[in-house]
Amino acid sequence: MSTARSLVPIRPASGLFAMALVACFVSAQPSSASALDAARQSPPNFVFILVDDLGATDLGCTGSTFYETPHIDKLASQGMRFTQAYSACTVCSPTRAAVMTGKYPARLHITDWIAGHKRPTARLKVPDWTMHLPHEEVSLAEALAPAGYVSASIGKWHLGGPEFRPESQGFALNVAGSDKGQPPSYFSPYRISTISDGPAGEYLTDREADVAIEFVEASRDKPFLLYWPRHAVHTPLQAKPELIEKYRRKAEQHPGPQNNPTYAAMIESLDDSVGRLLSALEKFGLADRTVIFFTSDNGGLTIQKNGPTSNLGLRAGKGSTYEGGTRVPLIVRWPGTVAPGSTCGVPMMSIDYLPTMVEIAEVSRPAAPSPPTPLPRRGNGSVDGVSLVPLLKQSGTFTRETLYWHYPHYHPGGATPYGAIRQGDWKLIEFYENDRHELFNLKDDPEEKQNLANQMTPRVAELAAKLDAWRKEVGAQMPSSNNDWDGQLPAALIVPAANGSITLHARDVETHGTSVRYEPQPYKNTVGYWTKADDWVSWDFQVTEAGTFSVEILQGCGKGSGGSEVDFVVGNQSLKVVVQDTGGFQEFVRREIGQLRFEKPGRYTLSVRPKTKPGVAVMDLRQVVLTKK
Ligand SMILES: [Ca+2]
Repeated sequence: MSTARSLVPIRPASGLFAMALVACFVSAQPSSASALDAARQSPPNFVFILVDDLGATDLGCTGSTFYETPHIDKLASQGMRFTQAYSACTVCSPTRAAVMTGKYPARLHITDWIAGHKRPTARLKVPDWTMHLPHEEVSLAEALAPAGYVSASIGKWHLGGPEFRPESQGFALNVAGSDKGQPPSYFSPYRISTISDGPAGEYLTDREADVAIEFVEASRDKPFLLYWPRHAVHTPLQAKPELIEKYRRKAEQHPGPQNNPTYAAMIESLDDSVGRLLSALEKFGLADRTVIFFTSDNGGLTIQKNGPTSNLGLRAGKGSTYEGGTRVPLIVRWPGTVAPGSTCGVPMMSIDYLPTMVEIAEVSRPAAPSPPTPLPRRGNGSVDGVSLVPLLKQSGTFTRETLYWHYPHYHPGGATPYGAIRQGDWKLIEFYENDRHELFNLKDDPEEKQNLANQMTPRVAELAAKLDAWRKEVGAQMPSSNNDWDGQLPAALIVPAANGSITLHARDVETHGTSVRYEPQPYKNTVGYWTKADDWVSWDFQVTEAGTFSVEILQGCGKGSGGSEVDFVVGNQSLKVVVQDTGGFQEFVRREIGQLRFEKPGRYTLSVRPKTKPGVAVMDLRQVVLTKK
């Protein structure tokens, strides 16, 4: 990062923005010649493609030899590819908030995916963070509105409940945006209240392209912002059968580490949908006055065995503290300005889009005496991002010394509460649980294998001080010590209820192995990620009265993964269970699996041990209930 003086002015604070979005896009009118002329005089259109969970190396143009992305690769060949693009967070909602506002998630107090993980017995208690984008924040749509833009959000929103949808942030059109972090189904019926179901078998990624093309066509006479946050390629992994079959065959010749056929099929459909939009822009004569951004909201998901993906040379993935969690692809096509096929190695972050687009909208305007579009100053503090225009134009100077992350939460992807700073080639991670530091030189060690913190204490001190000062400046919320921390206590012994029944909850499980874990509430509340047949779990419990108990389980299992043989063992008694396919890991059914006899009161251990695992995972197990007969 250059340390020279910036040529990009940051404008002073200004008054409130007027919200002036009254356009309607549902009925396209034929364009008149004068309207087209007016459109040619106006600032360029923006298409912002935000893919969900797409890893930095999930594209052909970023190094994948398994996934096929010809349209996106072509887009890269026509624009600039950023080789060190970062998401503002290792998970979804905070990055989306940063894209919308140009502010750090820490400043907005939107620091985890909504509604986040709960880990009530962890070492630290997470702060009381904000689970929506406040109305007073100026969104991308509101920032561009004074320059005459009409805006649509088509796809996943995930920034709060019904009163915080895109319509509340200056978007005239919202299709499919809600508080949902993933689609219940990629095939119609979608079960998303903000998008109507299509014909049976319609695929959501295709439908999002249909709607986007309709919007573009209807808006061709005026500058528009198409915010296109895709549901793909987030779980559930669901794709067109013929594409899965194509990649299943390809995977046989492709030992990995990227070789999940369903994920590859989802990426191909994503690529097709991008290709369709690009063709539509050509057809409508809009391609040369539309600036396209293509990126992702966090790193690729690597948490499960056999995928969905691998971030190749980057360490870990979504939900981790490491580069795999926050490095994302970024392509910018700006015809006539960005050199085709160029790359840029300057680190950038999600916070930079808003100032970039605001500057592009302004500089591309005819030299009229209208007031410049000011950067938003409303809401909580000022914009943190820096305009990328000097990098895109390859002229002028881009100045920024440091980038920051703050994640005071826990995630199954590996993160414990942490902060991080990148300055030049250096990245320092601070782990809030124990104030431990890790220091990496990303130029020499892009895979973050060698922690240099103990060898370079002055550098650690310098970066830690900057990180601390930044947290104070943005008002970052910190986690606090947790009185309910169970870290140094023996596993709690589960005792019978007043009626003698014993409920073994997922949250109390003891796990044995490398993948299986407790996945917390509110959405999961289950023993999950049971992707290895060698992993097993157990509960210790108390029996206060001898007798025979019926055993009931609450299990779920994804389509096609049923049939695992699992033993529920207490002492020398064993109940054999064949896991039932329930159509989804979170689709739980109650099943009575047999009886256990306890000859005397005392402490017992129930172990749950798989013997086979024909599908991607053994099962999700929410509860085991022992009821005295
Ligand atoms: Ca995501």
